[in-house]
Amino acid sequence: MKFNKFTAFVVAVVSTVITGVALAQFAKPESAIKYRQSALSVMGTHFARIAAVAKGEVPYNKDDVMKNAAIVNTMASLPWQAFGPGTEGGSALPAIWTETDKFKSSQEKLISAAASLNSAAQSGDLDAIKKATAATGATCKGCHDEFKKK
Ligand code: ASC
Repeated sequence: MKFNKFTAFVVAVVSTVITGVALAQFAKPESAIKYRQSALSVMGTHFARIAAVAKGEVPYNKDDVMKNAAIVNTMASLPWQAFGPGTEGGSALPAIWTETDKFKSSQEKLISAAASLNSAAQSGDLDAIKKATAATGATCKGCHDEFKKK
């Protein structure tokens, strides 16, 4: 096979598209539910470690908060691909699939708050970390109040 620049380009585009599809799709609804619950659980675990510092329950260590905030920031964008059509179930309320704009806006609030928390963590300013932690926690709670079973 002749392997020229065009072939390389086609291979790159096809690989990118396949990766995108693989990220957006799950073999069965239970796989999507497991994925989103896992992503949210990892995010919650690392957010809780920062929240413990913000509450003064755990001594402040800049490096630890930075590591946890980086994980929260990465995880914040992941669960949402697993709420596709036909994946109702778990702790998800039906409103997720009927109030899609509102759900999307909730996701964006978290993603934005997690990015600010990540910046605050890097700044090393504990007061800024406390504020950003409260703001991030409020987006978690806001979304749970609207879209998560009690
Ligand atoms: C956590 C966690 C959540 C949020 C939420 C904030 O640590 O697991 O879901 O904080 O309780 O209000």
